[in-house]
Amino acid sequence: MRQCRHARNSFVLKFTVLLSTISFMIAATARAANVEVGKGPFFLPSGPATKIVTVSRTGEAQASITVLTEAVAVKETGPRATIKKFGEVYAFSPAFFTVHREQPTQIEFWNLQPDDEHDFALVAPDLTVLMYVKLPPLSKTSYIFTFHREGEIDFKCLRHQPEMSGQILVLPPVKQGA
Ligand SMILES: [Cu+2]
Repeated sequence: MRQCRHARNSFVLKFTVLLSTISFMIAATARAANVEVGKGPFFLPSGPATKIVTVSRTGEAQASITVLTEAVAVKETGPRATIKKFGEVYAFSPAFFTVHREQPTQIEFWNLQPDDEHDFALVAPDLTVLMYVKLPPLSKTSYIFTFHREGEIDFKCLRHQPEMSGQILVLPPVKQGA
């Protein structure tokens, strides 16, 4: 019996350590840009961030991508055992896609959940948050992105970390006339 309680305590301890590690990681990410999770400030890239990516609300795009917010396990529909163990779980779908450098690309986010706020943070390799915007429940939110640097760039919903994360791979520019 004592051993059982010990095992449970040890699990609780590990879980607490895991939770505080996750909150620390989120806080560290957010601290880089002075962002409070879910509270903002909400902003598009400005200053040095525009050397990596420029973003506008409207404009002409040469490519487009739709990104859904997927409910993997939520309290309304379960599975209950999963939620008990992991809490509610969400994901971006797709969580990985490619764009071309210097090609204006519309990315439209569909928040499919009727009562869950999501957000979108583009995070540079040095953990600087380059932009941070809300993705309100049951709505489409769209921006035109033009990336200026090739390579990988991370994106996250800061409310649902670590699972609601993805990567964009910025490929070389499309050759004209190809
Ligand atoms: Cu989210």
